[in-house]
Amino acid sequence: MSDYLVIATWPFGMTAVKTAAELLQQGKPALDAALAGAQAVEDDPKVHSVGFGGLGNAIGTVQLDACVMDGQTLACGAVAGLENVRHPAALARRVMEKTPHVLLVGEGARLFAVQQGFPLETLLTPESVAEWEKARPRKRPADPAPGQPCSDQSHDTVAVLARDQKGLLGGVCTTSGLAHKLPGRVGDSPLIGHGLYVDNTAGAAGATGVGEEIIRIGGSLTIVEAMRAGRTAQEACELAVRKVNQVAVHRGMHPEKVAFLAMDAKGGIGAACTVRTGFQCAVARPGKAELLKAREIGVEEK
Ligand code: SD4
Repeated sequence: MSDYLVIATWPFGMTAVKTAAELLQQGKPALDAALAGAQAVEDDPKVHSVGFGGLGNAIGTVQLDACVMDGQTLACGAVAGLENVRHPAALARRVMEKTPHVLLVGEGARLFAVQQGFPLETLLTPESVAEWEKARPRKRPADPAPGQPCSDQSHDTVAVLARDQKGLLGGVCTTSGLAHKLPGRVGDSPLIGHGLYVDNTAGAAGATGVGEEIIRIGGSLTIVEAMRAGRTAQEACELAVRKVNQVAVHRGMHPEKVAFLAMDAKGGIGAACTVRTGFQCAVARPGKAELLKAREIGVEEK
């Protein structure tokens, strides 16, 4: 038997790790615990970037992205651009368990939700509409040039990585994505290998921040493969942030806000981010839950 461990993005990840830790303590599997933790954040209307109460896209519609992955079987499932379903991560798990596919999008994902008995509801709250309205660009911004990042910085995703008492790993990533994104835009969060990757034989990683930059470097898979090659979880996260920085510099831009967290197969953890991201992650182990500040890596660090 090993000690359980669970980590999640951002200070609101504390809700996720505490919920997950209770289940891990009872001997529940990593994926069940990570999903319950992520769902507790999806249900929290005060978190305007995940699930219920998430911020709308450019036309005020909430479109959610999520994925799940089981580190033992590499089974995974995802949904993207999903409307009117409060629990996208649970639906992603149904995609994993009930279909031969990995990713369902938009109307197809919503139809699948209905078929699976998920209620359809509005995800807007008076508070999220007011915040969307306040942050809404007054003039229509120019569309980002192809290949340029979307400049909206209001983002927060919950990625939860768990290791259960059998030492097995599971992970979940769920978000409403960048606020004011173009309708139909999909970020890294529902993409296996980008927003999340979990493999018992090497480790688990998750991402948050500007999804376009995370996708460009294949963030989470890069980290897991670096751990497989012998890096610690911390070194692997830093390597991925350096890669984000290098790509930005190469493209003549300042790096966007991007952060990674990771857990190796033995329970070592790591977190790193680009400058000014101010990333913190929540960590829970038996008898202890705390917030950790991630190491910020500047462009000068090679
Ligand atoms: C996205 N990565 O849709 C998500 C947003 C996010 O912290 O993580 N915000 O690009």
